[in-house]
Amino acid sequence: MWYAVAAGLLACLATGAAACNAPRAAVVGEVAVAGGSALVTRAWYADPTTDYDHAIFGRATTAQVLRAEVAGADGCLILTAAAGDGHVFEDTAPRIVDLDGDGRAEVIAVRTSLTQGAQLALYGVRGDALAVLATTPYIGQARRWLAPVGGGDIDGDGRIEVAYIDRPHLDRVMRVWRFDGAALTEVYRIPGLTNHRIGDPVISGGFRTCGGVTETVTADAGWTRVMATRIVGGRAVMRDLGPMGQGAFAAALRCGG
Ligand SMILES: [Ca+2]
Ligand SMILES: [Ca+2]
Repeated sequence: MWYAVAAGLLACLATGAAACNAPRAAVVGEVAVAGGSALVTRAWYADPTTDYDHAIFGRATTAQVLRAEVAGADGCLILTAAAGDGHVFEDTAPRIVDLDGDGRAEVIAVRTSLTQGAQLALYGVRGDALAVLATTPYIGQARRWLAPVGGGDIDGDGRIEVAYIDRPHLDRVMRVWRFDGAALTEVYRIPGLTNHRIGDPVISGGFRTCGGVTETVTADAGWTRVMATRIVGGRAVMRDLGPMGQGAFAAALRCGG
């Protein structure tokens, strides 16, 4: 037994990777896995709390911390950022996207003030820390929320935008922002779309690129149709991909609609 433990410890020290293969404790929601390696390989929320009485996903818990697994020259590290006093993370899973093209992934999170509601927050690896890079303003009222669509080049100009639905059960407006490495600036606002129903454990849709065209996939405001949206010449172009139904979002994201 002694030998087995010692050997395991040596293997851990030799590779530096064992910590990242350890079970992830107290995960809230799902673990996001990066598509392309840009520093951050995985990200997730953890440390559940019942401090925020909203239950937008049908569960009583939100998360107190965001964690990112980082593959670097020294091996694998897990970095942690706390939501902070009076805040929680209110989301299904973080999204890992290089929004400003600098080769370092940003982590897109939904950070919620217990009194001012949700904001979109971007985190990035700076030194050995998972740091806040930029945030949108809070919605301004408790129990008001936003649901990320993700990151993609919605207007075809070669730069990546980040999109979310502002109050998906009330306002149903898609808001699109650009990150320049320092701040988030709103560039488009498209009404009449949503991606979540109260109590759903998932946020539906996302970005897709089909035939070289990048679009968002969401529902229409009435949750009856699946919609593709992009920006052409500064204006939103929306296409009806078909009726809502089981597997409809997944089919659309696979370019099946
Ligand atoms: Ca970046
Ligand atoms: Ca763009």
